[in-house]
Amino acid sequence: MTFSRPGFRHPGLTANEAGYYLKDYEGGISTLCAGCGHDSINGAIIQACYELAILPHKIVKLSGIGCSSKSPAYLLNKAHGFNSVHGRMPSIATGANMANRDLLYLGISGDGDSASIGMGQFVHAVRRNLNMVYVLMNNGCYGLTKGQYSATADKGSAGKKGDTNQLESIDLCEIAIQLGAGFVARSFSGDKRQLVPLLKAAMSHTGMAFLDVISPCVTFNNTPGSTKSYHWVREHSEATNTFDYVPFKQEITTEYQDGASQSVMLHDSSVIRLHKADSSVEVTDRRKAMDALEKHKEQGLILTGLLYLDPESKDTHEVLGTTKTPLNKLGEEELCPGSEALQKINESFR
Ligand SMILES: Cc1ncc(C[n+]2csc(CCOP(=O)(O)OP(=O)(O)O)c2C)c(N)n1
Ligand code: SF4
Repeated sequence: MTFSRPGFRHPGLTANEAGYYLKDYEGGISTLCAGCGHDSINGAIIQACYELAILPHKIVKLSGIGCSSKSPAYLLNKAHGFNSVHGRMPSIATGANMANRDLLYLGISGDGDSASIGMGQFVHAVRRNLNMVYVLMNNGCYGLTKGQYSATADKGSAGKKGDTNQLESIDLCEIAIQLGAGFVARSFSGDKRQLVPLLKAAMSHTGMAFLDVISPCVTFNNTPGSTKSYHWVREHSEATNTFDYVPFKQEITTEYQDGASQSVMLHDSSVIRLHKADSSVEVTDRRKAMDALEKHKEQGLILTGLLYLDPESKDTHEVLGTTKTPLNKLGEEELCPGSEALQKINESFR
């Protein structure tokens, strides 16, 4: 059964610069469990797209399989969408991105979807620095298939059923930093104040913007012994920085606090303003970002916030020197330059 939202909109609500209301970024009514972290992340994505005044039809939402991968049904009804098979979202995103670079690609995946069956897909999308926002809804388990530990479950963490997890966990932020993603962040579904500006900055970044969002599964993995539970994350997280995202169109003012602030300009001239809580976290230094993640892990802490940013990063299109025009806008002449041109190319290889 499909539930749809009522068309009523409060007359006091305001449209964004593109003339759209928050409602225009919403999707169908969620069928996820009440309290599932994924719903909060979806709310934050809707809010970020509305605040950035992105034209809804310029967005492509993509996913794999899992409770998290059902999310595209619950947001951005006016966007393009493709719900792929388990773990295959990155290759669908790659193909679509290569065909049309004029759209914003928003991939939504789970830790099961990306860190197990889709691991090979994930690492290659990252190392190509594909221009997309990759949101990982990380609950440390396979929610849809009833809570088995996923590869991001921490060693010693305990879910609702069975023994504690005995295996080492995979940290997808560390892998993303190591393999060349230009924007890597970690957040928590219960922290909208941190998550919305991070999403807005990720959407303005050119290249792979990877966001690992800890998102408790209230049904199978929200126990006192689980390191992905609401209680644990609230008690054990530490933010790298507080974060402002200032779009290019707004006046950019800076507040320096005794060397504890940092402003970084993105490709589109918007600015990320960081007010550092911990001066050891130097977000534009890959090695320091990895060290900070490991250091916090050793102390049993989850480091959140912007972890790594390369404002100069080159996305796949730039590296390959692809045409600036989306393939569907190229005429026959450009797509099929004729036998003479082919002859020339062949000659050049003789
Ligand atoms: C090829 C294939 N193998 C296995 C499955 C079964 N399956 C469905 S969802 C899922 C894991 C989902 O976990 P995750 O991506 O973490 O999403 P969550 O439900 O926790 O949000 C699995 C193993 C499947 N659908 N397809
Ligand atoms: S089973 Fe877990 S992940 Fe799936 S909808 Fe319910 S709470 Fe969310």
